[in-house]
Amino acid sequence: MATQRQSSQIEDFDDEDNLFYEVHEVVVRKLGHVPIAKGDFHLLPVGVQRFIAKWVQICQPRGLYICDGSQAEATEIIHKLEDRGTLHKLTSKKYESNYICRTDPADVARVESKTWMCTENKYDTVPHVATGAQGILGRWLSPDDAKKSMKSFEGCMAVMARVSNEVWKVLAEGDGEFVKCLHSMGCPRPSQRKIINHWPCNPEGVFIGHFPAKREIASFGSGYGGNSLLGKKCFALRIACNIAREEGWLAEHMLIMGLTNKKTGKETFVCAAFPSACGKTNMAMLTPSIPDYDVRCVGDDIAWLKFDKDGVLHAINPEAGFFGVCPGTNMKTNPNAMLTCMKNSIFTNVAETADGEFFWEGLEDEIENKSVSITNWLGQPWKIGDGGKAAHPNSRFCCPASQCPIIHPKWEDKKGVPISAFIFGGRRPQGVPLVFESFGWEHGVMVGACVKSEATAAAEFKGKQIMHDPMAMRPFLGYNFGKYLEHWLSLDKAPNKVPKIFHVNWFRVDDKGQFLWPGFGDNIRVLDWIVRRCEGEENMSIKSPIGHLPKKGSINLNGLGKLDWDQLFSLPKHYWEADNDESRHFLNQQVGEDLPKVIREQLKAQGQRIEEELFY
Ligand code: GTP
Ligand code: SPV
Ligand code: MN
Repeated sequence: MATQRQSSQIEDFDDEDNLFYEVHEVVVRKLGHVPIAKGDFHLLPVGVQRFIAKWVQICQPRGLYICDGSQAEATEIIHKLEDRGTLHKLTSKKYESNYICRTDPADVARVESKTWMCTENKYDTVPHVATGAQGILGRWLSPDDAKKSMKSFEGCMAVMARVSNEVWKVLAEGDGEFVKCLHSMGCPRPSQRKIINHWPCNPEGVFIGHFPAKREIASFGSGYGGNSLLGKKCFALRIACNIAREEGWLAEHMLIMGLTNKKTGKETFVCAAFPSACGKTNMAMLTPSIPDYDVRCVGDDIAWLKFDKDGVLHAINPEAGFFGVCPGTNMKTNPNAMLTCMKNSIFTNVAETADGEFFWEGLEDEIENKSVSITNWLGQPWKIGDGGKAAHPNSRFCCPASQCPIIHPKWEDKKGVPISAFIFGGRRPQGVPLVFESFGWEHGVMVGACVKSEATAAAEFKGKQIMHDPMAMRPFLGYNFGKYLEHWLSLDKAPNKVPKIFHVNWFRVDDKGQFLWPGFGDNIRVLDWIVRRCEGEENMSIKSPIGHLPKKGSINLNGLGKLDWDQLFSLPKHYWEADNDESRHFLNQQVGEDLPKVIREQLKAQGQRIEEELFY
């Protein structure tokens, strides 16, 4: 009955007050006889010691390894993983310290259906959905139910964190509070299941729980990206947006980039929120196809945004690296990403050539030896032209942001960079123009609330259905979406200068299914229009029912060749009538009484504009 005994231990440990008064010796005793494999437990801040002692008793690891984030440590861990067969080196002379990793094919993406926000009050997490409707904005579990699922941590071992010794100093100097994260692959020895690809995991037992009241995260069973890099979506979005709401700032699924006008030298910073696998990494470090701008990357996935005392909104990137989609990435579409990952990078679920190069869809013209034999992401022989995919559609590169050739010198500046525009977008094959500007903050927040996109391989969804992904945050919402919108709306007050809000769509197709817009480096042409709007340039837009559209000729199309402007910018009335109705229905059903009145009114007014056919 070991399980019984251990689960009652969890109850004891939950009594934080008791633990708080424990003397140091007791905490150390709780470590039992776990050998310290590395580091000095006694040098850790007391709060960290207590946290570790608690979970060591429950997880029963073979040893305790305290990370310092050093290069020597990274090398040691990589060698261990090579010995085990989890990683192997890409031997091509092109690279330095690049590794490939194949996961268990059952562990390849974020698992939204097993990701939870755990709050006592259900409506702190999810809005009041209409009777009979199935809520999709936020996933709630009571802390009690979560605790039942978390029994699985008993005896599971394994910890993962991004750490440097600086962290201990900051914790020791501050109030000792920190976001407590626990991760396990959920596959204790001796393993009950067959381990595939030397990738121990527990797909059936996946559980990713967030406890905003205690600022804790517990993730079990998956080693994949957003499921296991707890500093990323779990902390920097789901927990951080709770902290941000309390403290008056924003934690968003947004890239941050700087665009310097080469003539004037003026740099404009923008943030863009696109759903997963919809183009943030590509845009954040794009190589302009027109000579007017220098682009620099501050971040590619997450932004923390705060108004300073003068009301200027500043953004920082809370991450250290990029975890980018591989397929489609090449020297033509995103040379900066390619150059970033030539060293010190890990490639997950990509294919490998017999010459020791990585390979994925989109690299056909770039591998040195076209007839080289290839091993696909499943470890099977594969060659160009074969059916199936060489790389998993959600295969990723993981590399230090500092290696990006156009990383911004201020990318780690604590003050952040001043933001002039927010840009929303998604994969919208029909109806949605290349770019439009909202009429103002309230209308812009409504535009963000209505973001939709084709499903992608970043999570477990199959097919290409168009899904709502409001503010590109649906999988990352940390609290009631109605309150989230309220928080956004509340920011427009003196002295705050709120950014302009735009919407873009790189993915509109013609009747043959071909993209109407070349995308990638040519997206600079749209960004140029946005920057000029931010600078107050006039006579470059026309009013439409959904926002300001570019006037013909106001986007620089020099050198682009044939382009169907009318098709790119048309607003089919029947499409927008249906879209507006569908969005109203969606927000009424999903956010119900929690939907701010302002958003309801904005949608209604937009519906009227569409009806009245104020199409210019
Ligand atoms: P996450 O890391 O999941 O948040 O994704 P992301 O938003 O950073 O998307 P990313 O830039 O990695 O792009 C995802 C896919 O979209 C890749 O296959 C890209 O090649 C493709 N893509 C990106 N930008 C464009 C574009 O402008 N046009 C087209 N057609 N495809 C694009
Ligand atoms: C996303 O899905 O938005 C990602 C990848 O950026 S993951 O880290 O898996 O969340
Ligand atoms: Mn992302």
